[in-house]
Amino acid sequence: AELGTLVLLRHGQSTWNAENLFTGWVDVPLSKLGEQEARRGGELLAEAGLLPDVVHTSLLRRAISTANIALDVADRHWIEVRRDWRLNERHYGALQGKNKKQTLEQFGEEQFMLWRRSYDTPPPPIEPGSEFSQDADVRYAELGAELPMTECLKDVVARMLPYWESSVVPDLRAGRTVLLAAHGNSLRALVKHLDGISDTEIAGLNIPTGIPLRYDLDADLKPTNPGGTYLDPAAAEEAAAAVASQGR
Ligand code: DG2
Repeated sequence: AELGTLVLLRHGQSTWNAENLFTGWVDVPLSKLGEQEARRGGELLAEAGLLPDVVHTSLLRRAISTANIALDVADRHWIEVRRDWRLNERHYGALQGKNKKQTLEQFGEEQFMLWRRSYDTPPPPIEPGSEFSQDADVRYAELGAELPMTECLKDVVARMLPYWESSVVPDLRAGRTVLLAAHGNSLRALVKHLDGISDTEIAGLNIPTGIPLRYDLDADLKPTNPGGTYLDPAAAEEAAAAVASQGR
């Protein structure tokens, strides 16, 4: 049977993206621009006739609000919704709440990019009980000792894939159009898996905010359009370059 279509959507610009702060699991809202991007994302879905039957989101409001706004614009506000912490952004450890430009200046280009883009070097762990830690957050109570204190991309792949396999793949096998609203690094983790990108090559891949990315998958869940197809390719290219040069 034909697999359903997968549509990936990184949330629109958040207030902390706008302020150039490391965000991770800190639950910041969309900026005004981010809300606009989410509306544009919904228009692109409607124009392409890509109407989701089900939406999966992280537990963070920038992804949840983006999905709500985009689906509202596309007249699909009523579809089934599922949310899971496994789609959350990469936990940015002790960098959460820190300015990216200042961090670059303080630690230098190499360390900065190692923390942002290396596959297996996590930032220093966050101090439990500190301002931007999640240890008292009820939504993660079920995680217990599994609550991350920091994560590298490899850790995100490991905790994201079980959700992909158990919850998203069955929707695709049922022929449903799936919208997955998540984050820069949780989506990089999924794209790495789908496209079979190597641990080193993934460092160069950046995902822009608010532009739907369509994947057509074969029965083995391999993309028939490797790299996916952005619904606004020109805007995506420009925005991905801006993400890559953040902090400079
Ligand atoms: C950004 C990604 O996550 O930052 O946590 O700061 O997608 O939720 O805005 P998002 C963050 P970089 O890894 O691109 O620095």
